[in-house]
Amino acid sequence: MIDERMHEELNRQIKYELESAYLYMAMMAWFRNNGWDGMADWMKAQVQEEIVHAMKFFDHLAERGARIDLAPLELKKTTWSSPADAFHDAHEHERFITSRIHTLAKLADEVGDYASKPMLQWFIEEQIEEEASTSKVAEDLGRAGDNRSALMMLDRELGQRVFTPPASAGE
Ligand code: OFO
Repeated sequence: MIDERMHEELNRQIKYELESAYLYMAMMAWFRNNGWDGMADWMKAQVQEEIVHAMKFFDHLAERGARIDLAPLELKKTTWSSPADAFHDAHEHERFITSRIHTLAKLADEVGDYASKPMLQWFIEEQIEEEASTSKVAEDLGRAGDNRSALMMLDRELGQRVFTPPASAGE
């Protein structure tokens, strides 16, 4: 039997992961509309990754026979002043998601939810990567500034990203 607070927070995390996907889809649209196709492709891979994250929480609840409740999604922003601005927001968003995962991990300890811990440990490690990748791109774009050819080179480079489904906890 899953603890009531844990159950609520795990359900809420499905919404947060889907909001990540929705935010990155908004960035993908903004990049596409502004001619940055490589960055749009980078975001497309990120959207797919976030859907996998949401599904991990969904499947975890389903496997434990717990009720799944979805909530309406929020999207706070759909436009950015520059590519660097968008990636800066992506990094800030990942920091928020990391804090959410840490809250879940603390709660799992508090209520003795050992069944959630391997999955949450997987997310703790995944978030290190999520923060590092968004921060690296934001820094590179910041360094390129208004230099159009440097930005175009970065756009080409970022467009090389290919979505690979993340491994499951313990794999
Ligand atoms: Fe789900 O890691 Fe990004 O938000």
